[in-house]
Amino acid sequence: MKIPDIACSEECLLRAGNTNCGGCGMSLGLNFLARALAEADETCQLAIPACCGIVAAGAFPTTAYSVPTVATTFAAAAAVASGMAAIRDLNGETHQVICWAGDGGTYDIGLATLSAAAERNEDIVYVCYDNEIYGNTGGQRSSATPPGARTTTTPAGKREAKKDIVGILAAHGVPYAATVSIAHPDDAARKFRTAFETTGTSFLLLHSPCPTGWKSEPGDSVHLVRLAVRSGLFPLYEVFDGVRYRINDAPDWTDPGEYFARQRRFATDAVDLDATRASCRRRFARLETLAEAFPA
Ligand SMILES: Cc1ncc(C[n+]2csc(CCOP(=O)(O)OP(=O)(O)O)c2C)c(N)n1
Ligand code: SF4
Ligand SMILES: [Mg+2]
Repeated sequence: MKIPDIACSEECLLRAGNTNCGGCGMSLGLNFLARALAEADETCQLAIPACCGIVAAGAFPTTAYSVPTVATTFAAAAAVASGMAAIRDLNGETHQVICWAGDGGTYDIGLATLSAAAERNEDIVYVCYDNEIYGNTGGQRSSATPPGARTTTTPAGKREAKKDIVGILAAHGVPYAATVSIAHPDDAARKFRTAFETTGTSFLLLHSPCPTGWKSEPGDSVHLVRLAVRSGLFPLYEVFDGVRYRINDAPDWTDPGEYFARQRRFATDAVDLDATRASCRRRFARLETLAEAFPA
């Protein structure tokens, strides 16, 4: 059966009445995506694994999504999106196929099929909304959870570092990989547009505050991710073809202390601030070196 394209507009991708929590960064990310689609005069179909993103749809036969949306298993999300892209191309259609997945589905459970799709350079846009936790199962750690964060499976605070998922995708040589912040709407819009215009696999990592899991105030969400960019915790950059780098917004080295203090998932003594500042500086220096040596 040929699935009809449904025009997107800023208002309609994720409709009002969905079940997402107040202050959810993923909801705002979907609004940014809808706006970018409307501005680029594009339509889309979504593939979403078993994360908050698919719970947001609600119970069949109703749905909060206004575009054709396939609910996938975790392991299959990127493979299903690859199939949807193949059918699109066979039918001579032009809509974007967008895989919208959480960090658990991306960094951990669905990594094998994401790697396979990236290696085949499937013509899909893969967006990982990274709330740094397995949100909809009550808040277990993922490999995106930052050090010091308390989750139900790391009650004393996680010890391991966050996985470098953009580095992993860049190592596949995908044409486009970038980090995205909901505190930087113009930068986000441009990156969505670049992903739409790219032929092959685009990977966007969206820092996605989760007041429920981060134990933060819903009204703080945008402020928190802005602090993450300014302090160097979440640098904004792009990688083209896995080798050319562009930094979009250099940190002003705002102290990261406020970022941690405003989230009750971090115990006051669980985060080594000096070590955090040093690792942010180190990582950014590496990015600067790459951007100078291999500019986009
Ligand atoms: C193969 C498999 N393992 C585990 C689960 C249970 N499960 C459902 S949602 C979820 C967490 C998802 O985390 P993430 O992808 O980060 O999305 P979020 O809930 O944070 O939006 C887990 C582990 C599952 N449905 N399938
Ligand atoms: S648990 Fe977190 S990611 Fe899930 S809907 Fe609520 S705020 Fe959003
Ligand atoms: Mg998550």
